[in-house]
Amino acid sequence: MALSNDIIQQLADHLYACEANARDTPKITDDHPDMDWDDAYAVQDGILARKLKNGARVVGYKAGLTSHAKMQQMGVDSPVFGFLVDSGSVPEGGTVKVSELIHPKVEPEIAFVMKRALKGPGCNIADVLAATDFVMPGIEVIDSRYRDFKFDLKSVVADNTSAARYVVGARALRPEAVDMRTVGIVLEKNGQVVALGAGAAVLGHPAAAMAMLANHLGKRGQEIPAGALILSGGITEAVAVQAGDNVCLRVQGMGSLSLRFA
Ligand code: OOG
Ligand code: MG
Repeated sequence: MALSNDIIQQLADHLYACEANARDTPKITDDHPDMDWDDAYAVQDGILARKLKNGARVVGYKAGLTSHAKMQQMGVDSPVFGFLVDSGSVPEGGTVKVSELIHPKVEPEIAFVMKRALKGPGCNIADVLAATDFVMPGIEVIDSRYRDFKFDLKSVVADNTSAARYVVGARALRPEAVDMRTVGIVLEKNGQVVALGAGAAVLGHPAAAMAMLANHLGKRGQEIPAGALILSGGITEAVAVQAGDNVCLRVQGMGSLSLRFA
């Protein structure tokens, strides 16, 4: 750790307040250029502690920056991991209030629900599939607290990887019932196709992102618990949305899922 606990708590307070008040901030490494990975995850943990104190419940995790399209869009070169809380969940066909957010974008993802705990190190795709209960389409609404979505990897980790809202649903399938590499996805905004791709865009196989997450948590003495919901990462680049937009994700063989912005 390069930063003192005081600074870490201050940064957690700051990012927590930015999220609560839908206010942006310059990236935190501008003032703390020596922040290391442990510091960044400690700030993220600090945000989680504040949410739990205010009554939130953890429902799972997310992987981010797992596709080349996303890495290229954000100018970074490796995945990051964050947590999901119940308060971010939006029902299928539900409405997201943009006034509660800074500059939301949507991402098409494959969501996993675990039937058994998964603990790294050493997890691979086969381990992930064996521990998965089912998979289903998911739309993540990200909302970086950083001005103009400009950040480096450590700043985005501290900011819980831009997590804001998510919706999952449509058709849930057993993991062996779908080839997650070739499964096609189409993202529409207001009836127009805005992004399309296949599952393999995520590290060759979305379950590879899950294995990386389990191995990452394992290093910190944690695991993906049974019953957890995980978003495996955007398959395409993220698409900006505004009030009035209607977003629909169609996933081959898994139905469609929609979300409105007001
Ligand atoms: C970081 C979060 C990226 C994904 O699925 O790639 C993410 C960001 O781009 O703000 O959630
Ligand atoms: Mg995402």
